[in-house]
Amino acid sequence: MKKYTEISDIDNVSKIIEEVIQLKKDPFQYSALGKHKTLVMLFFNSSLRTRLSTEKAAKNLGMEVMILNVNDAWNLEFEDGTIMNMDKAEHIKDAAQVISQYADVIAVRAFPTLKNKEKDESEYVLNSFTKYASVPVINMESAVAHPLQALTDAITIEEHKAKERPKVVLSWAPHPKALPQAVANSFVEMMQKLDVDFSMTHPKGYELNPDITKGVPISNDQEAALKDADFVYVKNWSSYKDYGTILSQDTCWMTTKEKLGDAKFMHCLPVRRNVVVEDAVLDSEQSLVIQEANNRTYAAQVVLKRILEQL
Ligand code: SN0
Repeated sequence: MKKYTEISDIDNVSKIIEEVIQLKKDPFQYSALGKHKTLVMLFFNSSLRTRLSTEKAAKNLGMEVMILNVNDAWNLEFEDGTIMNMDKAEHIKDAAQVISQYADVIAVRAFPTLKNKEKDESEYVLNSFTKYASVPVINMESAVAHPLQALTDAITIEEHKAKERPKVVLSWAPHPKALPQAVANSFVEMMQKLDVDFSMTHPKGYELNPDITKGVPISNDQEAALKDADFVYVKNWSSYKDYGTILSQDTCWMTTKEKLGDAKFMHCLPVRRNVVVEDAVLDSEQSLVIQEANNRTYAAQVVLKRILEQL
């Protein structure tokens, strides 16, 4: 693997899931692979799981890890040819080349502005790193995608499915803040690559990018959509059409134990308890959120392993 910025960097999803399951049996079996190799993780935004699980994954492979919260560094300029006489102290062109000398792999987290759709969709932060860095780049959630989370979710479904072709439903949830579409986008893309009966449900106006959801059954009736589901994946996102806005806070979209039925509950975390989903679900055996978070380590580890093998 030369990079992992999008799901299409995985050539065969079932093969990589198999590799993860093998890796999980003994996470230290490749602990010599990353010797004298350094992962630099750059955070433009908050992180708990991504930061800790990716560091753990790198260390399981014997790598060194350096972390920079970019907001503590110089304010970066991303536009080409600008006269830098304002607040931006360093150009991404220089920063990415410099970091590449310290790193064998660079991982980046950069959320969208949720204000400028065109700019967000250009993935200017992530793409500037792939353009100017001379080492492989990993996406730790960008403006439009969260491929490490989607790989984690595929692994979790594979581990917990009780039938060959489970029914998986992505269900929108209310939230007090406008959140990115990235997690939902990547989940949809990943589900289209798995042998699952996949559909989604959200209120009107919350349609994701139609290029991503092409062919996916979509219902505005949550109760009907969740019927007989095996896995319910819950996530809030802000409107794509009315870009970055909150159109509804309708509490009736919160996941309750009653709505969940016998399905397993999934969420990428962090989750707003009793807004997105009620305590009774999160604190029950049906919730997979903790196991899902554990799989973040192995998703990151298989990606790092494949990248290290190609260095
Ligand atoms: C991020 C998101 O993309 O939805 C990260 C998820 C892995 N979530 C949030 O920013 C939640 C923030 C909040 O205030 O609840």
